[in-house]
Amino acid sequence: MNQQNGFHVAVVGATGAVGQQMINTLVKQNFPVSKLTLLSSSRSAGKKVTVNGEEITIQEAKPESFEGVDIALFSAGGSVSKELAPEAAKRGAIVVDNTSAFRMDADKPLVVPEVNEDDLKTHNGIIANPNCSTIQMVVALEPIRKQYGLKKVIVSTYQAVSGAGAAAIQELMDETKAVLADEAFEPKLLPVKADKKHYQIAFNAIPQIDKFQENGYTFEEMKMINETKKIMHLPELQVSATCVRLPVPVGHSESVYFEIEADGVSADEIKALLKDAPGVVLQDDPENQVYPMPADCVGKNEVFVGRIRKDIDEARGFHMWVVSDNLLKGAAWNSVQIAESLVKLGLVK
Ligand code: L14
Repeated sequence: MNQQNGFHVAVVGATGAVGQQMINTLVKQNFPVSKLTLLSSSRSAGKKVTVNGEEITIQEAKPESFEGVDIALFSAGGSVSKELAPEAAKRGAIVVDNTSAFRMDADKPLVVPEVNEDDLKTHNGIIANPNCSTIQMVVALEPIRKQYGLKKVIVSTYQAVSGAGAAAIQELMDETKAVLADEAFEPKLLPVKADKKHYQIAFNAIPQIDKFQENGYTFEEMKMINETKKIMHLPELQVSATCVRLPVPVGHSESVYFEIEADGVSADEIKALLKDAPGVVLQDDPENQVYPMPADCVGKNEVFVGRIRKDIDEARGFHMWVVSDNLLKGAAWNSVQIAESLVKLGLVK
């Protein structure tokens, strides 16, 4: 912080699970920050946070809060973004928004730097950060698309509770303790706080993330489907998704089936490709039981890929297992990485 020649950065939603990781990531990446403004709802305003030894008081986010801000990282829910992101942009800030508010807007880039960094050049003040499950999947798929073409993707996710916020981690912990102690408890948050029913996540698996749409898919599943096509510039790509919540605190896992366009490609060739791919760590050695797991990826920026193998029947079909820290590459790190790209491309101020 306080770096000369740095940027005035605001974090909106500073007390949330993602907001805290945004602050940590700015520090960890040594992002050039001249001033850090921490914003939140009125509920959390007044709280103090120590960043790099400096105490910062969180302020209530208002339109005027963005005067003089260069880069604003938003992660305080879609309604806050809809209201305040345009206000921030109007005042000259570049917004990186980690909600689903603007992701499918045609005039707003939806960016994963390893995949479509150049889309940042068309920004009009607001850049959308994709859904966590989408990000880690496209990082693994992009090198494959580039080399062999991509026709079809079918993904099933195994998602951590932290995607639903810090309170959901607490719900998992409280339920787990209650089950072990044979005590009564009442699920209040998962699968979706605003939905009618709530279910136990401890020792369970819930096939619902976000609300259902009329077509039988959840919003989370449709986000993966639509965002993947937009980020990869593949409107014709066939994508389907099933999103499932697991009793894991941090780290999303995905079983990804994909079909390429090229003939005669081996699993070893796919492995070789991913070994050198940006943002990817290959962990694929079945003989020695090496494969990615969420507990190992916590706190790391990369996307971990393993279990790469050919489909038994489909000559152009493959399976892989993709794991990443949903709060980092899935959210905070991808947002800060976008900010780094903006600086690199000379797009800030
Ligand atoms: O679209 O509950 O950015 O795990 C990502 C986390 C939606 C909810 C998004 C969760 C959110 C999701």
